[in-house]
Amino acid sequence: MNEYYLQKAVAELPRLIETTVTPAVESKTLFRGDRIIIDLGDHYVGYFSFRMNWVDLYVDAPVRLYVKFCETKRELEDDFAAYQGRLCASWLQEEVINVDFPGEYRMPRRYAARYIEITVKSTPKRFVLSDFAFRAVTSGDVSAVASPVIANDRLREIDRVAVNTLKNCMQRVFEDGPKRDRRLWTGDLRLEALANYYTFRNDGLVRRCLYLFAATEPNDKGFFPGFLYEDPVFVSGSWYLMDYALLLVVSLCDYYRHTGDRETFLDLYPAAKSQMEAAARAVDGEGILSIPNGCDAFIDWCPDLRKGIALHGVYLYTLDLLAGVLQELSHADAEMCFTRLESAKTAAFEHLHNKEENRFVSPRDGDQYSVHSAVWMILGGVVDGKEGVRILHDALKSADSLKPVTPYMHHYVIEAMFKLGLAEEAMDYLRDYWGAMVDLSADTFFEAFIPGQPDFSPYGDRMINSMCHAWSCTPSYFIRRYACR
Ligand code: RAM
Repeated sequence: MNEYYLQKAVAELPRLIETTVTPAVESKTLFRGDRIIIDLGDHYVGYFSFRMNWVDLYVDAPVRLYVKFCETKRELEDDFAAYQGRLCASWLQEEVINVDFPGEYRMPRRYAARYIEITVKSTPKRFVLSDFAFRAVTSGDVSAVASPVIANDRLREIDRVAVNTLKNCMQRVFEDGPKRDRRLWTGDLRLEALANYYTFRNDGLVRRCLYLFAATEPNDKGFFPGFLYEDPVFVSGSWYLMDYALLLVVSLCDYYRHTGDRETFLDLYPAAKSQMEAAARAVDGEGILSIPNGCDAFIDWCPDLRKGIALHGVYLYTLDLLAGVLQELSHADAEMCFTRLESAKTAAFEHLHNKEENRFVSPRDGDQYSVHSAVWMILGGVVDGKEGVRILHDALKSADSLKPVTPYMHHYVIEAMFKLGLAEEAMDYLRDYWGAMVDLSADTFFEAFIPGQPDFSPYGDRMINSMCHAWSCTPSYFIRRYACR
């Protein structure tokens, strides 16, 4: 662990802003088997409390309650006992609590919820629950968010939900999802930081997260882990995602571009450089970034996706951004970055592009055809102009290509459209995809979403999906950057 970087991160610990939400629920007289549902009116992250009191006779045994926290209305009907997913069931937000005495009861754990269901499991006597309160926490200061004129109603609504999503994921770090995982992931950080520059402007939080990653332990190939924990103790993650390691470098470049903070950039540059060196070592004889043992790539949760081409695209994209920033800073490494970029681009065209089909498919990825490969080759600058547009449209329209399943990957589809000058198409795409979540009454945007497949989950059971997920917040970035006055 790098103590210097860790101390820099510690110094940027944000203040959490607290707001107490008091739902409009009357006090309720309850007995065994009764069930009540509290609607907070919006999705929040925080701590729940209430008061318990007796009605006619003192309650002379503990009141046992089952309390379930739901991010969406649909979750209220889910039976958590039937959960069959591959992630640990303990992420499902449910508790059995025993209220021993009358008075205020504060639940100690943090939850992400709009709805709270309380079922009375056992009680000796009737009792009253009242004074329901939810102490919401976030490090996103809503008063700092500008309210630009967004002429289109649909986009305005999408922007509102996206800001809410980001707000609820902004805690001590940019969390990925406040219901599940609750940790800092590089890929999520990159997108949250982008949206943050156009909304909350909590640049100190971005700095803190960059320093936290720079403090992690690289694996034997030199890559930082894709995630970390920092509370109550700093723990370096154990999954080495090469695209995420590169996106750390991208995030640092974005940070410099949006803040002009040269000092922080240079302070963190050695960490970024170590990731570029690790990547350069993983480039094989054909000039393509390969995935060494002990490493992995994420790209998307699309089942069976082969990731080689897309990963190489992430490498090109990173080299391109970094070379630009280094050149602007007259840094000696700019030259080397440009050289690597050019040879990696030539190699991509040579080995990842199928000349007959004029597509990015390669035996290296089992000749698999995907939107992911096309998008990342475009973002990596391997094709552009009319050719890029054709390749993207073919991949999106083809019945044979694998399609994105997460808002994370859809973000990069839209980025590719903007890169190709397809601004209008990009905004339509955004409106259709994120708008479909708004049509499902989303208060916050979901971790994974395939329109028309409401039960899709990357984890084998929808109940574990996070319904307020950081990487889904980027409509605010696109809308505020490109569609506002
Ligand atoms: C999941 C989380 C997180 C993501 C990783 C790769 O566990 O959803 O957001 O970054 O996967």
